[in-house]
Amino acid sequence: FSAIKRHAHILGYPFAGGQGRQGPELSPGWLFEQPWIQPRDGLTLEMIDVSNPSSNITPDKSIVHGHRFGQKNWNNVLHSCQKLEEATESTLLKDHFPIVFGGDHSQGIGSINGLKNVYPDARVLWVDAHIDANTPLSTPSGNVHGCPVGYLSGLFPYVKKPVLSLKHLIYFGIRSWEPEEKQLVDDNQIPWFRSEDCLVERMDEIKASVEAHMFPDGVKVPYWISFDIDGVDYHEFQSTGTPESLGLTIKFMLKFLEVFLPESVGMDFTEVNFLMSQGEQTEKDKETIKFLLEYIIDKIHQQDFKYNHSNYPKNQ
Ligand code: NNH
Ligand code: MN
Ligand code: MN
Ligand code: MN
Repeated sequence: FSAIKRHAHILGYPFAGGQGRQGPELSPGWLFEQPWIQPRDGLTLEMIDVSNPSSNITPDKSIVHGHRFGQKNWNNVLHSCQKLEEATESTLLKDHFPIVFGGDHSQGIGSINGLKNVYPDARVLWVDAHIDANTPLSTPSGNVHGCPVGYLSGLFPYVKKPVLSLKHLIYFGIRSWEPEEKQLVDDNQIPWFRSEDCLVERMDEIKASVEAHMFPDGVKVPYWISFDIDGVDYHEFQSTGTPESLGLTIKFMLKFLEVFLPESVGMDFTEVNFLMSQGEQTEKDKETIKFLLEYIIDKIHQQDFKYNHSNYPKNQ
């Protein structure tokens, strides 16, 4: 007898080329060695190969016609995201629940393309300190981890087919952005929940307003949760490349996951970087990751299966 209702499949994505620091690429390897994550009934692990022998040298950001233009490591990001897209798609086609454990947030380009191949109308809940909707023109850093929403929603000049409508996106915890990104959120009336409004006691209200926006005709489709750990407050979690204060609490995240995981088909878990903290803080942050992932896997195992992929048209 087993109470497992749904299989969780962790896709390790050891890629850090979407940002400038060392560290995010080590997190999946660390995770896969932990005794508490070993494969068992209802849980499997797969490491994505992100090596790219053909082209390691790609242009840095440059000035074109007086504009900053370009993003770092672009070929490598796309090459690795292509593999992640395929792995995410095949996980979803088995009706397993992918947890894409990065790696930096440029992985959203791969995972959400894979999602959209199977569930073209899926909605995205973006939990982050940042809007991540930069483009080659607006990125101040050239780091692609600040651009996945821009790419997915077709804002890059050369993207022919956007896969994510800005009507199907909601933000949680954002508090740091470039002016172009905030303009985009305002112009498109993308709902966003500030950290100070993300209180456990307000979860019913939050859920109702998410549903009113995402499903105006009342027909529910699945979510994808794209969780950047920097959405969490710096005082609660420091092992990430761009920590920000005034963020979400772990307590709220648990409630959020409890409410939205049963309506979701998969998630990203990104930007964990243990080189950003020291000593006891690192140990504390490792415990936090264990606690969050065990909670997530438990919720997936309890999840009633709702969204059979065969009910969906292929998006091609
Ligand atoms: N907005 C900045 C940029 O584009 C920072 C993005 N950093 C993130 N995003 N960690 O989650 O470079
Ligand atoms: Mn962020
Ligand atoms: Mn992010
Ligand atoms: Mn980030």
